[in-house]
Parts: sequence; C-alpha cells; structure tokens
Amino acid sequence: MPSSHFSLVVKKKQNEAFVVLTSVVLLIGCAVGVKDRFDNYKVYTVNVDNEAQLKVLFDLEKVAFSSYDFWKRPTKVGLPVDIMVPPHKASEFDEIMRSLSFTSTLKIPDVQVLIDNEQPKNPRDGFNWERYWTMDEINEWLDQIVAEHSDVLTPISYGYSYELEEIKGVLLSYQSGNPAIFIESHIHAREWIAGATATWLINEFLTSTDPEVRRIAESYDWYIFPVTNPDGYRYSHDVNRMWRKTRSRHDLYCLGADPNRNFGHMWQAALEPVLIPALRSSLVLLPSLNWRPDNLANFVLQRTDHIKVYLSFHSFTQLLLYPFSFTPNPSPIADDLQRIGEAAAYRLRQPFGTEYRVFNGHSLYIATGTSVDWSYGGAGIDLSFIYEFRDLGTYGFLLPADQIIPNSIEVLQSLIGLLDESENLGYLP
Ligand code: 0X9
Ligand code: ZN
Repeated sequence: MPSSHFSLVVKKKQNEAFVVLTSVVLLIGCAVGVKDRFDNYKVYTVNVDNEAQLKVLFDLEKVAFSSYDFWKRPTKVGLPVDIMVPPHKASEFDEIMRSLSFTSTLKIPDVQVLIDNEQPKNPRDGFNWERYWTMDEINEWLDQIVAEHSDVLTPISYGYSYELEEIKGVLLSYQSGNPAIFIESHIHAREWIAGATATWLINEFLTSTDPEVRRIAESYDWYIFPVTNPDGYRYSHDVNRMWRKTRSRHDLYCLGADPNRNFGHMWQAALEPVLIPALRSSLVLLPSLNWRPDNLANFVLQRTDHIKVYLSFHSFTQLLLYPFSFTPNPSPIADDLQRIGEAAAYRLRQPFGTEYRVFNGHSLYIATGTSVDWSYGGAGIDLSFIYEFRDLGTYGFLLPADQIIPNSIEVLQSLIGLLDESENLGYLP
C-alpha cells in the first residue's frame, strides 16, 4: 500500500473514531441536558466559479451526517455559499478547497463566540425586546397581552406541534370588515429574529402613536403566529442552537422535517438537488405542515375570504421573495409582486439604510413545498411574500439581540410600503 494511501486510511479511521466518540458524547450530553457547543466551528463564504465546484458542494450537502452545515445553500455558479465547518472537518475542508481551487473567506472564526454574545450580558427584567425570549416566555407574554387587550386581541391556535405544544397566536382586530394579513413566523427554529420581530409588531400595533402605523394596525386585521415551530425553537434554546427543522421522527436517518418543504402546492413537483431524507426531510407523507391534522393550512383555508396577505418571516440575507420557488415560470402577477416588494424594500431602507433585494423564490434556489408557494398557489392569496431578515451573514442566524428593535422598526416600515403599494395597484381596498 502506498504510504500516502496508508496515511489516508489511518486518517479516515481516526476520523471515524472521532465521529463515534463525538456522537456518544452528544448522546450523553442530550440525556443530561448539556447544550451542544460550537467552539472553533467556522463559517466560510465560498465562491462558486464553475460547475465542477458547484457539483462538489451539492455532493457535500447530500452526505448524511457530514456535519457541514450550509448557512447559505449552493444554488448556481456565481452565487457564493456560507458553510459552517466543525473543527474535526477542518483539514478535510481545506483539502476540498485546495483540490478544486475554490476561493473562500473566513466569515465567522468561532461560532460559539457569537452564540455567547447573542444575548445581552445583564438583561433588564421583564418583557422587552433587548433579548431573545424562550418559548415559555413568549407563550406567557401572549397570554398576558391577550388578557390586557381583550377588546382588540383574540387568542388563536391552529393545533399542536409534534411534541404536543399548542401553537399560539393572536388575531388583532380594531373593527369589523377589515381585510386580514396572516403572519407565519419562525418556522425555522434557529432563525430567532423572526419570532422576536413578530412579538414586537404585536406590541407596536397595540401601542404605537405614529399615524401611519395606527392606520395599518386599525384598518387591517392581523393574524400573527410568532413561533410556528415551537418544538424546534425549544430545542434550539436547550440543546442545539443551530437546529432548523421540526422535532418530528420519521426514520433512523430522518429526525425533523423541514416545515418549509412540506406545504401542499406542487409538493416535490421539481427535484431539489439534495435528495436524501436526513437533509431534505421532505419525505413526510402528507404535505401541508402535517404533524397534526388540525394544521396551519386548514386554518388559513377556512379564512381565505378574510386573509388577503400571507407573510412568512425568516432569516437571513435581507430578501423579500415572492412565488414561485418550485418553478422558474413567473406567476401571472410577478410584475406586480416585484413592484410591491420594491415599495416595501424602499420603505424598509429609510430608517437605517438596510438594503433588501426583491425577486421570486426560484431565482434564489429551487424549493418545493414552501409556505408561500402554497399560500399563493394553493390558498389563492395573491400577496404572498417571504421575508429573510437581517443580516448578510456577519452574524447570520446569530444576530445579536441589540438588533431586534432596529430589525423590527425597518420591517414595520416595509409593511407600510407593502400595503400602500398593494392598495395603489388595486389588490387591497
Ligand atoms: O429555504 C428556505 O426555506 C428559505 N430560506 S431559509 O434560509 N430561511 O431557510 C427560503 C425559501 C424561499 N424559496 C426559495 N429560496 N426558493
Ligand atoms: Zn427560514
């Protein structure tokens, strides 16, 4: 055996032993309630300059338990990816980068440092938007706010999560006859800024004295579900900060489903590049966010006379996306959605200069079973948008809590722009 081959084999065995050991440590950790740590996990921005490089990245994404985590997925030549590399993969990653002459830059040198700095060091007591709340705190706040504003707020729920947690929201309504906006927020567990922004909006609609805010608060009804993936959100607090999916069990290789791949419009009509269940997790049998029968889709379908706008809150990359994601064919109203999106992005830019890009989902990457493809194509709600909040990747999913309020302020401005332009174009009264 040539010595280089021999050393590769030895290295492979060492790696395998390391993986087994890490898994055992992780399992014990889970059992005793220890949080996963991300010391020396690094995030690189990797440029994709040719098809060969793109293929390698797709292959890497396909490997089950490869432990690379794509914060920004490979899509097409010319669009860089963000990839989190664990320390035990550092040399393999270097080798891959070198072998195909990738160019990359180190974006986050130590993910654990960002996790440690995400929340303020000395948080003030009580409910405020200076820190990220836990799932229990959000539920408690919702109960409290509903009790305090029972003239305007009605508690709502569309059922239970896989782990049997009631999914709570509010309907905010100042007068009868209003058209409604539905906000589905925080469907991806690690995108904490989504839920925080949704709760801030509820509070602002109740308390703001700004005339433009009062107008949209009072002349529209708002269905707001701040956290639509409570199991995943809990898990991202208690165990693994980087968890994305639900906590539903499917088979040995498939823990958790991606809820934003399981809505029932043209579900799996196109194949995404990643085909294995552990990563794609679309192999749940019933589409439409189905972990319980009384689900989000049914809730919306029963109210399509009322709901005229469907918004899905995510992070990150500062984007406003409209249907479709499953096909490159533009929706018949794509030009209007682009215009409305640009009006929203224009308003969003005003307070702090934050730039959002606006386009259809497919231009970002192909995805089937997304909620807004379904709300547009399945439920017939023309004004369907995904927000990808701050930032552009400096912190990524680990946006420091001191950006909750600025993010929320600019998103609220964008809602004014979005609704104004929709009215101008005749989509809303
Ligand atoms: O992949 C998703 O579900 C969304 N991005 S995220 O990073 N928050 O997970 C975006 C879905 C929008 N559609 C397409 N990108 N095609
Ligand atoms: Zn997301």
